[in-house]
Amino acid sequence: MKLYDLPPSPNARRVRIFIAEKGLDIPTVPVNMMTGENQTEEYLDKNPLGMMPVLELDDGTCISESATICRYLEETNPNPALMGHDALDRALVDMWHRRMEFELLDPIIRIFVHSGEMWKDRVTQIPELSQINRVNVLSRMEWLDRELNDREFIAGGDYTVADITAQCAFVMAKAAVGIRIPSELINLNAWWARVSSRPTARA
Ligand SMILES: N[C@@H](CCC(=O)N[C@@H](CS)C(=O)NCC(=O)O)C(=O)O
Repeated sequence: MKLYDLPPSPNARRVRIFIAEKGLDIPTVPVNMMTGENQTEEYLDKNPLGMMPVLELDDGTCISESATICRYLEETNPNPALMGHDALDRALVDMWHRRMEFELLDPIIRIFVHSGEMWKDRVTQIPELSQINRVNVLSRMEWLDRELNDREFIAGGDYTVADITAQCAFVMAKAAVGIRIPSELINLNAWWARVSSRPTARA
């Protein structure tokens, strides 16, 4: 098994952290999108969208979509559970995971894509989209701060894939678009201290 990886990517990072939390040893193969390694015929056979990450199984089956890779690894390596313990718990983790993808990670990626220098020749940049998403991300941080008033982690008392996706979103927010968690958001900052000090946080 191997993971086709893009080291700075938040999507690849969330799978790497998930793998580290599971204690698995899966070799990574870095793919350089700047030199078009993800657009070769060989890579497009693995993922026709030319995106990372991709998990290639020993029989050659390729799984893309970060959340789907995590789901596969959860089912093949149930301990420690990172996606819930029973039907209700799994549903709640899934709800929070989707919220972290759609309400936080995606808007942060949109800010980067619609304002970042490296995207200028790759996409049609719409600066207003970047600005609108910046406002939205700030309001989502305030919402999360309220949610975290009475619990340690995003989906409840346990660290889950929802935390992993949120922490990767915040790593990207800071590194790529200069958004930091405002200091007055005490609960969100306390959560950030908890997740970013885990031994797997730099996977
Ligand atoms: N929905 C996919 C998105 C994957 C994705 O957007 N990957 C980006 C890096 S974060 C990528 O490989 N981009 C290459 C490109 O745009 O050429 C997932 O969750 O894995």
